[in-house]
Amino acid sequence: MTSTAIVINEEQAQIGRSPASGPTAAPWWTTAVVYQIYPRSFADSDGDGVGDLPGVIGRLDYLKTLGVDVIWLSPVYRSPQDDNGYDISDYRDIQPEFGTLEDLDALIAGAHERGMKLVMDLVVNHTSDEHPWFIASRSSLDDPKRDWYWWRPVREGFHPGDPGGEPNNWGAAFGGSAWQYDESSGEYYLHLFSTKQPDLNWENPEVRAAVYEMMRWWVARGVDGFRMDVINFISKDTALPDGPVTRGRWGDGHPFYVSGPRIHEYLAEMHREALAGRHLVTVGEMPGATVEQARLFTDPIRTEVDMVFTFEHVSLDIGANKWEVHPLRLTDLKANLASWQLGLAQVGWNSLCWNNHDQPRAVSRFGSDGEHRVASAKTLGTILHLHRGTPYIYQGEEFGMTNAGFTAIDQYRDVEAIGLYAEAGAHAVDSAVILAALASHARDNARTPMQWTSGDNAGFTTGTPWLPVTPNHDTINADAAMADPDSVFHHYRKLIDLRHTDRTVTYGDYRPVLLDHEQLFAFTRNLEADTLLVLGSFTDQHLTIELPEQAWVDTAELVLGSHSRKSETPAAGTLTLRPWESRIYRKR
Ligand code: TEU
Repeated sequence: MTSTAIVINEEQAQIGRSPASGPTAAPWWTTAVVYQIYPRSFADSDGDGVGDLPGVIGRLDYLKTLGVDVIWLSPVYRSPQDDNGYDISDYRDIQPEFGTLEDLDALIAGAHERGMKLVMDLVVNHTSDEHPWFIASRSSLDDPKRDWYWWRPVREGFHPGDPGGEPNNWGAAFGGSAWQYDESSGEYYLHLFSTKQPDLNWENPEVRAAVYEMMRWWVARGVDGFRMDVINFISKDTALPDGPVTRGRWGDGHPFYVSGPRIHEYLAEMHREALAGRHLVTVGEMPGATVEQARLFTDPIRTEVDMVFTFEHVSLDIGANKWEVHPLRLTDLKANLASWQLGLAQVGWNSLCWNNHDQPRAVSRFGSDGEHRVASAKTLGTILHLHRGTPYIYQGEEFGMTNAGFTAIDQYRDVEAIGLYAEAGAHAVDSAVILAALASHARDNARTPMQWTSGDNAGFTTGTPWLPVTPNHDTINADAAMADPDSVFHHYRKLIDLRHTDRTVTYGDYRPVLLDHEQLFAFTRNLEADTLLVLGSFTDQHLTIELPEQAWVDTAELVLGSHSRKSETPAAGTLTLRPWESRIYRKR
């Protein structure tokens, strides 16, 4: 570690400046690569068909070989599993099918022994309806916890429980109204997600205090940070106004709860009460957040969160409804990522991710998952990991796992897929249309079991997997990728290594190149006198390009390429990339 600080921006320099010694080093997570584990689908140690914590512990050496620094664990808390753990009924215990608190302690210790950190998912926009807080809240109108959730009476002029009687017109993320009528108390409660995920009322200081206390409990247990689920939804406009109706029955409540009136106050308070002064990392999952908002959320001087997950680049190929899918234009993708790179260049910090447990597989969505699967998976990795920010790898991405290939609704398990299918049916959308949209975009695409081997159930379980294993595990699996020096896996290892060792990769300025090109993703990174040029072909054809940088590319050092053998010598002044080829050049 050098003492010459990497100064991310002016204000950070001011924060980091100690009177005698000048600027201190940038935060540790600026050189980190994060690996997301979806525990249900990662590794099953006891044959019940569901992944578990001992299964994760058994794969820590695999993660160490890959070289990642941080593990983000999707929720393992006690939960009825209506939304696979994003519906929590006890924040301080582990769901028995995943293991015990002792297993979690062992996982933290095992990660730490290997020099890795562990980040927990923090789901506090809502709880499960089976959480004791909600059970108390719904028990009577004057229970002390009544106000911990959003309860409202029936809309004037309606009978409780009748259609139209909902307190406002908001639709829920998984279909239907965002309000559920509770017969015993005669009121409705708000749930932005499933009916089993009632929203907590953050206006109530007791709710906030209870959340912060719980966070401190986990920090004391040794966790190294939090990924905060839909954290920009926690502050709502307390008038809860009707939202605009663009189509169908339900209105859009987003304007009244995305980055709501008190969001910055709550995040700063959370930081003060639960995070400050500790060596942690935080990432806020923020659907609907703009670059301008993200700059505020991640400006270090405001002490809110370290980075946010944006949804903009994963919304470019879908319409107002998730079944309205259309092809992605590379120019749109490049323009969007560039706007985040440039928008957070002076203040704040980006997270970098192609996919997670809610999104289709990157190689199937942004790449080409047939003949050019390996090349396109490597190139996607290269493009993402050469951006400025903290890269996230979703389990299986590191050897190019693909979408599930489901063709019938009964193959899906996800509450969202099932809800969307019903909702589309209610809109008289042809079932072939919705099945095609689910095949390309459903969340279960990312949730099929991790493909460890070519053997039975891909080595994931000795029992019956909770979601079918993808048949292509006979060729696409971790074992095969580790054995092949030209694999996606070994390419990812090199990318992770660059993040750790190359200061230009980590801190260099980002400049887009040929933004209007429909098939080429290109940009430079620059730090002091050092310049990198990153080129990625996004086509199944050979691609000949003329670069403004061509003059120096001819004599440049090839830092890393997707293809091991040299291609044919191109005509003077041009450069030819093979299908989905990528190269990183360093100017000499
Ligand atoms: O997802 C937040 C979110 O906005 C989702 O609705 C996401 O946009 C959708 O899944 C994309 O199709 C988080 C979690 O990551 C997700 O798994 C949970 O279901 C959701 O919050 C509720 O906790």
